[in-house]
Amino acid sequence: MVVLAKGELAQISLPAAHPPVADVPTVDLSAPAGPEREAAARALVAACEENGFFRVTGHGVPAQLARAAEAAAAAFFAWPQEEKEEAAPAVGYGSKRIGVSGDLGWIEYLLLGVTPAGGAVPVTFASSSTLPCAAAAAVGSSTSSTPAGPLRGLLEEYTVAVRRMASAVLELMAEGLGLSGGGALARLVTREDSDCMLRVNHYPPRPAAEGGGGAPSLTGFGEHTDPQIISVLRSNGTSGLEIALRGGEWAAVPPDVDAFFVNVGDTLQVLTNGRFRSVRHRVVVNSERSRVSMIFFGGPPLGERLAPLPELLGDGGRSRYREFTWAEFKNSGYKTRLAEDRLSPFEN
Ligand code: GA4
Repeated sequence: MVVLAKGELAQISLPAAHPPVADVPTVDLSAPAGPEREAAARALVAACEENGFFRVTGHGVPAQLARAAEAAAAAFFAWPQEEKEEAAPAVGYGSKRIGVSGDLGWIEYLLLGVTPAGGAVPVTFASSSTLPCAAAAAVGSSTSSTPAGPLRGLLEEYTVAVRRMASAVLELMAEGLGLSGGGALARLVTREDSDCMLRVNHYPPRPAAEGGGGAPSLTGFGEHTDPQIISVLRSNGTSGLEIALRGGEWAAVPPDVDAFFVNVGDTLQVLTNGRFRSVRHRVVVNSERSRVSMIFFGGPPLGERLAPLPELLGDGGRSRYREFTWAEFKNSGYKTRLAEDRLSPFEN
């Protein structure tokens, strides 16, 4: 449940708008080596240059696993509020507050730091508390280093499969960009110390309008770009995701339960010296149905030095960004408001 005070509700209310439907390019990850794979790599690069957003098919993530992870998360969100709060330290549960700078949304979520081996560490600002028995059984013990239990176990299994796909996307991207380093780009998100996260967002149906009449739209997740390299999203069949096109106009992304959507993140914009666009996006809540999305954020190891790849600078090309570590960028970015441009302090 998301409980907002009246003033908070006013803060996240949006004027009714019906943005056009986005024409989202599709990249088939299963294209066989040869001309078809080359075409897929070209389509991927073009999509990253155009809006920084594309759909992935032929992704190899078992539909059953995605559905089971989503169903387990939905079952958790259906728990009584008090029990969810008690389980917060084990699963990184939060509601309405996004980050630490005062951003609010019509949302509740789980946020986990995830390691390549499949481990998951909850990201939570709440102090730890003892799990009630029911919660402990369902989410896995907060004290165990290899947490078991249906929800965390499924989310971990799901993350392993999605990370594999993210890595395959980055390999295809490297081919499309003609990078010589083999799987260097992909390795940034598959190393033992890669700093990746899994977020499960639940946007409850929009509340009915007081005194009848049309219910307002609400901000579910305010506009922002993702700080990492790439984000890989899956959602249920409820709409709400919108992306900002090159010119700044918003476009609605029709949900597709069989596919995944990939966002270019700020770090990939830096690595490509601005050739790829970190896509600004948001979630608007205007449905009578719940939206559940699961997003894998592929980030590099904390100590990784980031700067435009020399091969992408071109002859005499000027680097648009100064070198920084992921830890430095994360520390600075996590103090910002959601909608802020987090890259400008790193521009040359
Ligand atoms: C946006 C992408 C991911 O959801 C996230 C978010 C993070 C958070 O929820 O704590 C941030 C946001 C995100 C960017 C700016 C800061 C940090 C909230 C916020 C206001 C987990 C991430 O990595 O960056």
